[in-house]
Amino acid sequence: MTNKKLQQLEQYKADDRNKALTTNQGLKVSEDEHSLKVGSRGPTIMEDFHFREKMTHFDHERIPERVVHARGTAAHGIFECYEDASDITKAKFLSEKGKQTPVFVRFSTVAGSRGSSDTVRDVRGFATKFYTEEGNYDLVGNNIPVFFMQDAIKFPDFIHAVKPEPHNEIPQAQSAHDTFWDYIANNQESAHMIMWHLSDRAIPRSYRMMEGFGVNTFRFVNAAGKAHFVKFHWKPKLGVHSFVWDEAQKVAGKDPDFHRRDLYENIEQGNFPEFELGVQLIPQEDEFKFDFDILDPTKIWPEEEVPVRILGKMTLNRNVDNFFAETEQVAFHVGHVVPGIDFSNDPLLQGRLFSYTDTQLIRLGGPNFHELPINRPVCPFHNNQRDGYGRQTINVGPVSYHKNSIHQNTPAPVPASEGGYEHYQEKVDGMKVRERSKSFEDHFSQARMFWLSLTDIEKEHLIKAASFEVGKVMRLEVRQQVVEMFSHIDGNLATQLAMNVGVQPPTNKQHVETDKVSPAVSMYINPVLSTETKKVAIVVNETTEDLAKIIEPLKAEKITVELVSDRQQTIQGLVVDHTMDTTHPVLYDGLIVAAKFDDQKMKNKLNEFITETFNHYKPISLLVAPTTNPTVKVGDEGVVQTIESFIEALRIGRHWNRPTAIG
Ligand code: HDE
Repeated sequence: MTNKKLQQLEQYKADDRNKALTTNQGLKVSEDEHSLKVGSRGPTIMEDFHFREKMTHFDHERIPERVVHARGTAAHGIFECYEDASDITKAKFLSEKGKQTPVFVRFSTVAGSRGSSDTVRDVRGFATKFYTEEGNYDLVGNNIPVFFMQDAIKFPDFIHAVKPEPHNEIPQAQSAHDTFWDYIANNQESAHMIMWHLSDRAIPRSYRMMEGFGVNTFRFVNAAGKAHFVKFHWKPKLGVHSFVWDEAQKVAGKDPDFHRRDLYENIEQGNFPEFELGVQLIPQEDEFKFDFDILDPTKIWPEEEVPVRILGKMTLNRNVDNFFAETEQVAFHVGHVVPGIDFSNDPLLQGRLFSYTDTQLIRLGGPNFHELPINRPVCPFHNNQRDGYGRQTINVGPVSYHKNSIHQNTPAPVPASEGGYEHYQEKVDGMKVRERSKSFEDHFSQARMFWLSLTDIEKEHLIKAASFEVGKVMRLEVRQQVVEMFSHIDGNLATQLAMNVGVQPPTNKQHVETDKVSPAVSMYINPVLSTETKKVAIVVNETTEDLAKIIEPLKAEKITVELVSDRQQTIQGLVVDHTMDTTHPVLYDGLIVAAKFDDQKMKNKLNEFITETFNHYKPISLLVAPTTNPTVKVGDEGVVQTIESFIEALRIGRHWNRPTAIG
């Protein structure tokens, strides 16, 4: 598994195994357990250069975490172009069927710090670096297609509101607190985004099972200069799947690294995640033909109106070797583009174009972060930039300026016809003003469209999520303002929320007028039904009958299996993966009970496994009837006996029709 980028990274790798221990100067070290002292009980002396070097390096090991998206994980992969897309863009990586381009993808949460839990309610970052022959192209997206604001100048305010409150730094990685909801109620351009944030999209089951969106409106330009406005999409082959909220919260405690581990383990096991890249296109001349402004990042382009054209597929097939060197030091920037990809005047995008380089300067300590191995393009790069902290390139020769005669005016600009980047020539004319376009004024139509497009289960989850979030807000007046805001989206939604969080029903009785729907926004209307890579726990012990007969059909369906027992032991030649204490039912997509226990504590534990799985609507196979769980029985939806019917139940995923479930 290699590609041009991975080959390039090889030269920077160091394998310390079986090597002599040295200082950073290459001096062999004879002793590494004791500092140099005056007598064995005496003070350490300054002369101890080995101690000083070791300690100094350690003292400086940390760099600032990302101001947003601090918590993340990444993988290498390959992008393969499905078709020649030169009718719409001159980008070379999209120009030829079968053409392969190395990629590096970092998934993240937004609000939490580096050590926060993976499964919190949050937007997920989905940033992709394409190492193309024409330079690095970064598609810095999220798993939700719209954003909280229309103008980048509001980003610092919003992030201050969602981050832990400054007086006590509580809560970590949560939006369920006063300042977040106070911001939302008082900045109602966030109405559409907040609906997505309260939906199950904000608690994905896996990074492998979520969509990605470029959010902002970009431009595609072909060789003839013809332009289209474009929105980018990533569509996961495994479909879009989520946790239920009670489960997500418990996973955050039982395995804070859940998403990181899920991605890492699946890549190690050869279950390579795949995402198709798609684009929605609007010809330059159709800019004003829609009932929303296509530059407004709080609006989607409904897929039913502007279909997604699929251009290629990305496969993530290799984990990083070193988290810090690769995942932490990778620097994405929406401004890293290649010929054929350009920007629009989307005011959020325009502000982002400033922020990403600026933030790397402090995070990575200066202007040479492009020289870090993970950030280097795989094509040559030459210019007259010089020096700065950590400079590694040894530029030879006397010239570092343009124009020059000494080096015959090189490095030389390249005409657009030969691959030089040329900005799309758009006529712009206007007064300098600090204001928002009138065409950005409607904040509620698409929020309502989202609501009307959901299935009943999704609506139920959204109301529960809103009640949880707003219910955590201490100030009743903030709760009231939020209810008032929701009344513009849907009266019933707002009234129900008011009732659940103990405030007055909204005074406004008139929701925004639209009955438009876009079924593509629902996760459940067209689900991908699959068992592939879903993870199942089989509870086993010495009473278990013919384990191979249980496991084989599951493996044939590409289901990941873990054996769980009362203690670490070997059953029928197989080492169990976990005890019922070292794992938990929330960490699996389904449960198979293939053991009986005599011990009362173990019976209770098994009972907890069954009940939790049931409460989260996941399939259960009771190969052995439990003696202690009267509430869950074969015949309940998704509760089955045989392995064959379990596989079918797992393919469906969640079984919502369980009136006694409490999740
Ligand atoms: Fe970002 N964003 N962002 N953002 N963003 C950063 O850059 C910013 C926005 C996104 O895995 C920062 O290198 C502004 C939208 C991802 O390394 C920073 C605005 C979308 C990542 C920054 C936005 C994103 C970032 C912090 C409003 C989806 C993680 C660290 C105008 C399309 C990339 C860094 C990674 C990271 C600024 C809005 C996605 C501060 C000012 C919209 C996936 O530069």
